[in-house]
This record gives sequence, C-alpha cells and structure tokens, in this order.
Amino acid sequence: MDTKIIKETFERDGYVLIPGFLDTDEVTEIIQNFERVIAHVTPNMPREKVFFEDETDPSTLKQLIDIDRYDPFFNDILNKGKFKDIAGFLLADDVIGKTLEYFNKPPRIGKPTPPHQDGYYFMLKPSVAVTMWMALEPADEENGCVRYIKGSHLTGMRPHGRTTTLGFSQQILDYGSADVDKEIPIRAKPGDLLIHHSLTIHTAGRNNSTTRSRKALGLIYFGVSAKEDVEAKAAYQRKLQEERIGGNALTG
Ligand SMILES: O=C(O)CCC(=O)C(=O)O
Repeated sequence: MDTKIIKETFERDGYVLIPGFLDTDEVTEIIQNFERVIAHVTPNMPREKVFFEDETDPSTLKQLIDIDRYDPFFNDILNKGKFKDIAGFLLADDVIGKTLEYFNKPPRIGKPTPPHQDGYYFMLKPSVAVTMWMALEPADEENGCVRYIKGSHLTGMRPHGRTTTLGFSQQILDYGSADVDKEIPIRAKPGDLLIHHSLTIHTAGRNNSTTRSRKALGLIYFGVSAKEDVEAKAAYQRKLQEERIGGNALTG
C-alpha cells in the first residue's frame, strides 16, 4: 500500500488497515515468541499484567501488558524496525514505544471490548499517539474483530466511566444505538495491521465462535510532542490497584 494513501486514510478516517504488513514467516516468528513468553516469561511477570477470562483456567489467557519490559525479543519489535517507523511517519513526530501487548478472545468466552478512546487512558496533552493492532489469526465478526467509528478522532473526547472488563477499565458512558449503527467491523488476516489514532472510538464484539480464538499483537506509540500527566496517571493506577480491577493505563 502506498505510504501517501496510508497517511491520507489515517488522517481522514482515524484508522487505517495495512494488509500484509508482516509476511507469513514474520507472523510465525511473532506467534512462536508469544508461545515462548506465555510458557516461560509470564510466570515471572506481575499478576496485574497477565489477565485471564477465568483465573482458574490458564487456557483462557486474554491479555498480556508491557511484554517489552520483560522480554528482549518483544522489546526489539516495539523499539526497532518497521512498527516504530510507521508510527513516526503517521504522527509526523519522533515517537516513543510505550508498550507491547498480547490480546486474545478465547472461543465461546472471549468478552466484548467496551467502546472507548485510548487517549482517555493515555492522559496526554495534546493526544498525539497511535495504537497498532496486528492480527495473528483471522479476525471477523464471529470471533470479535475490532470495530471503528470512522472520523471519530475529529470530534473530541467522549465521557468515560468504569467497566468490570479486565484490562479495559474505562468505556464511553453515552455510547448509544446511533454509535453502534456507525461501527465498521474490520476483518483482518494474519499479518494485517490496523493503526488508529488515540481519539478514534473503537470496540470489539464477544467471541461467538466455538472453535476459533482471536489472537493479536498490540503496540502503542506516543509522539514526543505529547506530554503525559504523570501524577494523574499514577493516581489512576493506584485506584485501579485498590479496586483490584487490574486495569491498564495505556491500552483501551
Ligand atoms: O483487541 C481488542 O479487542 C481491542 C484492542 C484495543 O482496544 C486496542 O488495541 O486499543
């Protein structure tokens, strides 16, 4: 895909899908490294960075946060190479890789992702940041693909409030049927990359498939021109810990 079209689409719609951003071998390498991390690294990661749909069943792993801090392979994926390059290109800024995540919706029990804007979690001024979501297996309406509201990055921050969804502690409070009607489900194949602006409204359905999971790689980049409200963020994290929701200050 032409880089000019990628940028125009991102700026107009608030998101862009880049088919085949990674090839089959590159996707296989990422999947194998996630398998290694899940087997050998997660046991040493803090509990609040490892979320299960059902705490008593390890096969229901749904999310890993900040993997880059615990594993050099994924630190390089975040901070070296083409993900970081395209983040800088789209934001027209130098960028800082903030986190690398793993998302899954296990078959039958994978819960919906509440509608939200990542910028609400990021607490940035201005909200110069992008989130990337790369499919590791086919994602569609049945297994809970990502859904966007086109152009919503241009209409400001909506009010957010608490959810009980692990890993996604905040959702848009006044999200109504008019919003649902505007949702665009994005089907993706392994290696297809979705990039959205930090103000773009997005959500994802539950996993209704009885056999297929919905695994993905997530990356977040902040532009250096964006200033973090460090105190507000630390207070928010403390509150989440106190309430034992296991929230996440970076993803939405
Ligand atoms: O994986 C999902 O369902 C949603 C991911 C998301 O909200 C994000 O990457 O910002």
